Amino acid sequence: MTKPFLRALRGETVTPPPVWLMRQAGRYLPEYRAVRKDARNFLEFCYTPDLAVEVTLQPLRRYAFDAAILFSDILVVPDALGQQVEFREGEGPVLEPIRDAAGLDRLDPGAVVGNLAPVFETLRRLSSEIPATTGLIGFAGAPWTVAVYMVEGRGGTDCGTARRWAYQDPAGFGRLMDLLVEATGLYLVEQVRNGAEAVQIFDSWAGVLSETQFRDLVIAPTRRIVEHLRAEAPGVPVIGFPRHAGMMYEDYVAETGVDAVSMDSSVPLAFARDRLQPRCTVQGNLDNLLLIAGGEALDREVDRILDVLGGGPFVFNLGHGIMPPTPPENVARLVDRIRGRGG
Ligand code: 1CP
Repeated sequence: MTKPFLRALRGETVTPPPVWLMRQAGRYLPEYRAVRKDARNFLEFCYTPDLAVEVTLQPLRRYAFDAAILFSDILVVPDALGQQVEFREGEGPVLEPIRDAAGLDRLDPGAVVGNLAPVFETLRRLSSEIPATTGLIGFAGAPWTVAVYMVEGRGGTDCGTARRWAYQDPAGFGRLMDLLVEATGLYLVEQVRNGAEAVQIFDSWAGVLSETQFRDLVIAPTRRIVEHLRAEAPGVPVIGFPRHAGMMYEDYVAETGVDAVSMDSSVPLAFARDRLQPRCTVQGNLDNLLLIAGGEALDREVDRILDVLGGGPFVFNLGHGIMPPTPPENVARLVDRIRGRGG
């Protein structure tokens, strides 16, 4: 029997729908915090297969999720390209910013696959250890979102430096995007060769762009990566997540060729059902704050999402990652609620 998660990504309506949650391995779980505190730093943690396999499996021991997502981070790609990347406690990622041709000259897209060998080992081990009905998801950041961190040097900005560079020097910024398209394509194909059964492309900063830049910096590069995957890893479903893309979700789906689109919580469900679901599988989009709040408000919103989207190809997820203050029992309540709706 094919895994329910993969059936849904291939366009089947699966009842009840498969469920997994972004950041399902993470700080809301005490067992994650226990492993994390022994690791020297976050990147080292990602590059230690024993630890990465363990924390990937932790949420599966508690909850009947339909998929596991590789434990890693989108910023392993700049690290593997040769940029200096550091995760500081309480501050998040800090990178030595790249803002000109000299900075680009120091990056080597050909080095990515070799430098990320520990990630591929983690995937190989996971593919033999996860339950037979559970899907295994590989992932990467989309070129635009990874470029934001590479240029700004950190997250949480308005992405102004990166957007200005793209407007003022399209050739220079285009070189960075081309390099990331190449590195990301090679990286995702290698993940598939090592056991990933589907891949998700995270474009967390897609929502800050003008229409023109959205087409140039989100749709076009993502489409090139999808085409590379179609050629080198045929049949492997691709999930795109252009967070906060608003009205551009529709063109993103039509023009990138993704098999599924993951939606942030601001996407209206009727729009998702009428404009996106006829073209591809939809994934999402419970507000991650409701998972903290819990109770009947959570139940009501879960039911509403299932009522509107459950009649077509759908994967239940959040609109963005689980946050550290989330009570683990609320995650159990959510999964039970979805399963309880039966099929
Ligand atoms: O110390 C810790 O435990 C740090 C928390 C943490 C975790 C658990 C970070 C730091 N990364 C991760 C893992 C991670 N990151 C996964 C693993 C799999 C899973 O989902 O369970 C994934 C898919 C990511 C992807 C990621 N990293 C994104 C895209 C998705 C999103 O959240 O928008 C982004 C933007 C990052 C960058 C990042 N990694 C970590 C931090 C604090 C940040 C910065 C976030 C920001 O700028 O707001």
